[in-house]
Amino acid sequence: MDIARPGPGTGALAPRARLRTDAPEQSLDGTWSFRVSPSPRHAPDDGWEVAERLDPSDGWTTIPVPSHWVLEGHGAPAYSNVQFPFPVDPPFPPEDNPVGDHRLTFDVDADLLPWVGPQGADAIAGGRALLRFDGVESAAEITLNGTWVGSTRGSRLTHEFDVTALLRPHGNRLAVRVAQFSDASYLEDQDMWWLPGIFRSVTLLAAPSGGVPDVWVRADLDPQTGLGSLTVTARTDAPGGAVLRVPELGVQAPADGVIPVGAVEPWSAEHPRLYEATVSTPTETVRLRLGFRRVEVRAAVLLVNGAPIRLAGVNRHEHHPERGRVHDLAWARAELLAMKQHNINAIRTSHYPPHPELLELTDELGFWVILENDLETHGFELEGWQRNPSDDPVWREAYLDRIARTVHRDKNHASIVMWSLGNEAGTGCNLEATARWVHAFDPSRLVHYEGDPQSTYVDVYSQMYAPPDEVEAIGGELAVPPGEDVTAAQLHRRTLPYLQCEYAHAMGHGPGGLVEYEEIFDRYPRIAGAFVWEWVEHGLAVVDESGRRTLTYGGDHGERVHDGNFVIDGLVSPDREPRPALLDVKAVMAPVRLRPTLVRDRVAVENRYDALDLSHVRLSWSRTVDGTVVASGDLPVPELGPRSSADVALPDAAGDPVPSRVADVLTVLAVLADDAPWAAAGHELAFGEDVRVGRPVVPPTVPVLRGTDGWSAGPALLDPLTGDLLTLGGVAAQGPTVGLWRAPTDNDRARAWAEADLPSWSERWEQAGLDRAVRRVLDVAERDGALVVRTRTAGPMHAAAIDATWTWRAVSPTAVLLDVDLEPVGRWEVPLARLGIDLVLDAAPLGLRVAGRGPQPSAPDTGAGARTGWHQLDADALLVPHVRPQEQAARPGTLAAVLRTAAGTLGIDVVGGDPLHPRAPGGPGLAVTVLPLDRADLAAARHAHEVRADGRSHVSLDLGQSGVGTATCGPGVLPRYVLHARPASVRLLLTVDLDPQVRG
Ligand code: IPT
Repeated sequence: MDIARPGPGTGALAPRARLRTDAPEQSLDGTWSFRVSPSPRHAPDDGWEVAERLDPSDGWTTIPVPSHWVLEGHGAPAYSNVQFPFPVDPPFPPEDNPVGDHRLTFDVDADLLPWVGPQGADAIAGGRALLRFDGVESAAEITLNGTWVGSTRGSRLTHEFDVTALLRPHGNRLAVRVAQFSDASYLEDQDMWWLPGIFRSVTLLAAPSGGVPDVWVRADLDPQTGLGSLTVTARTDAPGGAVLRVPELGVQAPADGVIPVGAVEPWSAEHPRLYEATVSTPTETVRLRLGFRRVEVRAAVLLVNGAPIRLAGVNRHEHHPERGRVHDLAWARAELLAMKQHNINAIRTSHYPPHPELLELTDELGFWVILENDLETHGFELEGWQRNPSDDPVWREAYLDRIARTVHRDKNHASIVMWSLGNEAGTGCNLEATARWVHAFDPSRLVHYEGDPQSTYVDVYSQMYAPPDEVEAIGGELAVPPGEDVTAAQLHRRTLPYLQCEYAHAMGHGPGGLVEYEEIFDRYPRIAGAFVWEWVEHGLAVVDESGRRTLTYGGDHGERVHDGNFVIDGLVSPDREPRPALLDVKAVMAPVRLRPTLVRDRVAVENRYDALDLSHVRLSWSRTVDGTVVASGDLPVPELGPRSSADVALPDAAGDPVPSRVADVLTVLAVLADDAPWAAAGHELAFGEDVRVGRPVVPPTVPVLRGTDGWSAGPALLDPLTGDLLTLGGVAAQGPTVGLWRAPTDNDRARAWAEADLPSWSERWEQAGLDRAVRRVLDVAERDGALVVRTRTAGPMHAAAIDATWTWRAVSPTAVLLDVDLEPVGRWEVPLARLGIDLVLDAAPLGLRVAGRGPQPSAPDTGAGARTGWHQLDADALLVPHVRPQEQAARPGTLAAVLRTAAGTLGIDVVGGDPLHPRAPGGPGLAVTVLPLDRADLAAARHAHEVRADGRSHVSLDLGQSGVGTATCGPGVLPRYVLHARPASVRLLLTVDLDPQVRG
């Protein structure tokens, strides 16, 4: 195979727009013959392209097209991020380079026959039959009926070939030899699985003579006048040219040049108004949907239709746990609906053009799209960018071919507001050349590329994972450090709007710090927004010998070079289950912000839309006292234009003080008033709340009793020697102990960018011995009818400790009051993961009801989407089932909880102490965690299925917790969320209804 030359594919037609046409098309998807060889050297030249029979004894089997052969039982997928899994020896692919031979025998559909071969009627008149490949990874060589057709480069790019002269009515033999790696692999080093195969559709199509092979309609809108115009370029050889029709606008005009269309409704992501259009000749009609909008930059602000826009975006990869990058329209639509429902309004198609149908959906549902070229050469960074194709003229044609294929295919889509030259490809002359090409070809959109070091050849200043303080400085146009001279490049850069094409790395438990970014984005109009990395976790499902389906990541497929679970970093699981972070995104990016205040009887309503007023929104309020809704009602919706706010008065019932024991919560909701294409009427857009912590009742106590088994404090039986719990309500129990550690999150295990000289948090915690902290009993004594236990807890090797005083007072046979006072002693140099109370009950957890923040777990620097309420959690909701297990289970702000176990219930009420102070770390209340296994076992598990419940309830009641940050990529835990050892206290009322006979 010819797969070691730094050029584009060969033989393909010039790229053109993807159009819906009435010319016949025939899908060649389906079951093809297939065999795989270990390398091009081993791939037989045995006449397979046209052979009558493909013999299973020669390795032939069948495969679905589209598919990736490594996901169909041939070889294995492999994951690597930056590093190439083969020597960096461009343009040569590695010797071990599986080759997949794909062959299909097909007859031409009746309606395509006029285009077949020299005898085809339309073929004689100049009509052509085309063969289209929408995606082949990484390089294909194609023959039809034994004759060479061409080759492809650009795995996610469309290639079309003229096969008129080769096609025959019956028994066509289409042969496609695909190399897993090729010269093109050096340009396709995206952070994702290497998945070879024909993974998008293969289609045979007619290009009628006198038809419309290509058309580009730019629908512009003058924001001053509201008048639209169409700039049309159609390619046709029809003698009379082509006609453009936009029936709704009464337009019927030659499809050429500028056509004024009068007043139009603008298109925006918020109101994706599309106009149906056709471009026809006597032999072909193509359909388009037009969205009128103007994208421009003024005074460093990104404007669409004259108004600033905010991109609340995600990076979207194409990934399916079973099928890899094979497109599924229903999945794609469901995915976009989920994004809209979570207030996401923008997509960066990282890092390649998606399936073409995706852009029809983004036009229709309303998303701002940064459409990215299929280009990344990141692995050269590890070689100091030496021989980077981006700066080597021999790759120039490959670069220009890629960008042209990218732009042409999707140029008609209103949703695309920027073309991105690629991702992480260094910089150099070839990128500059692609930028020049786009600027010349399509001045109606902006050019994006994050890797342009000075933003000289792009139209937006884009960064990845910049920390909030840097974003703030850029927003304020202070990009030049004080005292330095300003260069021309810096001056130019200051004229550009700013965005983060990646931020908030959503790997595992996290990202922490979303709110802090959003506050900065809100402050500076120059900041056009940001894109969370990333939408979906790319776990691949496998079914093991026992028939169990598990999700895998790098290293699970025998890879010798891989990047582990770095590919599991999304807002939704591989099966599209929302991670808690998605709910935070929904809240942080909400288009309406609601800030109710109980004391002032009003709610501040902010319209954060860029183009809409609030006429499509309904507002309501409710008041929940100790878990019971006591009053509710609707609120008038203020007449607010985009980006403005007003106070709305609440009715008296919403604010009148009501005595409560746990909490009094005022919740205000904004919901859709009517059905939208992406959600039904009543869909919640935003919530706001105000919480008044109640006045808990502390019951009278009676003296503890010394029995033969130990001290009894109500239902608690305590060891007279150690003060440890022996049983609680008759059920065996362990603890309480002071807990300082958590099962490390991915972010805990990573070094933050700005803290590269420091070990990761999990290393620091281990060095301080927090994971192995032990306790010494200082004292066990009865005092004034209470049992007072004093302990000292510290990691091995270290002197710094936490002294705890545990004071047990009996209330009744089923209730005990426990005061816990924690006091750091010695010099604590390492901040803590947690400062909490751990106890274990020998009964499996079945569920938890918490009065606190939820229902999903959160950390001090996450949880914008969690709300205060009375949440009922099933056993499987207690811990987020991460692909790579880690701790994400705490419900902070908990004032009361009832743990349901196999042996009955344990009630936990916070009735006093520091956590009730609203300014305590994490707000009032405790962060409650119930795990079905020990933390150490959770930390040791590498896959979700290795998390094995041990039949006990491991309860942690934390008075403080560390934030999680986003150290896996970007800034770590912000200083305000670092938990330093500090004194803390809490008074708990434990109420049991337990039956020791039942353990579960
Ligand atoms: C950045 C990449 O662009 C993206 O593809 C992904 O790998 C992400 O990181 C991490 O998950 S590049 C990184 C060096 C900032």
